[in-house]
Amino acid sequence: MKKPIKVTITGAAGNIGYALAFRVAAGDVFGPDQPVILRLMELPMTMGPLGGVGMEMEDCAFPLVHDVVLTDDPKIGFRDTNYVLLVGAKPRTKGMERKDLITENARIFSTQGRAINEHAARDVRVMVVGNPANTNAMIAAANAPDLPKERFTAMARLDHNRAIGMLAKKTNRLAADVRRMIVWGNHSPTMHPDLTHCTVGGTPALDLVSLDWAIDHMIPTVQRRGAAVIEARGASSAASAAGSVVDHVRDWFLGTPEDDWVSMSVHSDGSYGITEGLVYSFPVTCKNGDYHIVQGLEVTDFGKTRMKVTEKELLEEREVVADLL
Ligand code: NAX
Repeated sequence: MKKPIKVTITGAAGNIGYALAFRVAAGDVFGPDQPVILRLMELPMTMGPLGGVGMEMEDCAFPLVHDVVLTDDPKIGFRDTNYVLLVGAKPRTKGMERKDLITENARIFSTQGRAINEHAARDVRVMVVGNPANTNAMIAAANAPDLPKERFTAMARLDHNRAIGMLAKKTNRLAADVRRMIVWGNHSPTMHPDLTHCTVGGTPALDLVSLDWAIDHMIPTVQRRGAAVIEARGASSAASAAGSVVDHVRDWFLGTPEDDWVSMSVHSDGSYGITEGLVYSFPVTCKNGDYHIVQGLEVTDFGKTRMKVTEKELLEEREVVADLL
């Protein structure tokens, strides 16, 4: 039997954490033959509900789960861990400015970055979900100087999957038929979903749908999908968000298919003219636990303009947290 992988999930009693922990335990992320040790982390005042998650985890009797640790202590939660899924964050409350949200969360992610640097396994890989996810990942990486910055990524996969779902529905095909979708930039309404290289069942997407549909309907719908789900459900995306975390980490761990790529927010190395050091969503391929930004793709003038808009927003966020970098 393989050696268990240690996986830490913060915010494990929250909406997304609750949906996610059970999928990791079931083998959906690391595969059906890979045992896991779960470290579920919460804030001190949420340890009660986390106890309930722990009971349910036990009640599932997952064959792959070798241990479940419930803790509010980063020293215990991050000790020797191989994968960290940073889901827990402070939610935006009524009257709170975006700038205040960034500042409040920046403190959490700088503290967690330092704790990961100190306690995690040296091969640790980190995925940030808590918003503002891209900037939080940049802060965590900056506060973990002993670990390569490339190991800190943020979730763009929900936006990527939303774009695939919408295109599949419009073309009356399966989501599995859609390849080479791209979402560029920040996880915010400035993100840029791009169909230029996308195919559906082998046919270029833009031969099947009009550019007007993409620009006037698909792009704004993907950009505002999170708000639409809240409006309809009275709660933010949870199952789809957890599913996208599963997809992101599974592909990072097990690799992407030969003929496809995925959107991941990763440390910018200057590819496509994007400022080095920002955490920006690019198309990537993954193999053997590493990812590579897909190079040399043609970008239209419209795409270049939109990629700059979302980059500018990330540069502004970086200004707000400059003292923590
Ligand atoms: P919830 O408020 O339901 O759960 C968050 C949980 O995190 C709470 O139980 C809270 O006690 C815990 N928590 C807060 N700070 C913590 C800390 N320092 N250490 C450990 N636990 C901590 O939010 P939920 O709906 O689960 O969303 C979680 C985060 O994901 C939010 O920031 C949300 O904005 C973000 N999202 C990001 C997405 C993305 O694509 N990047 C999409 C989905 C989601 O909106």
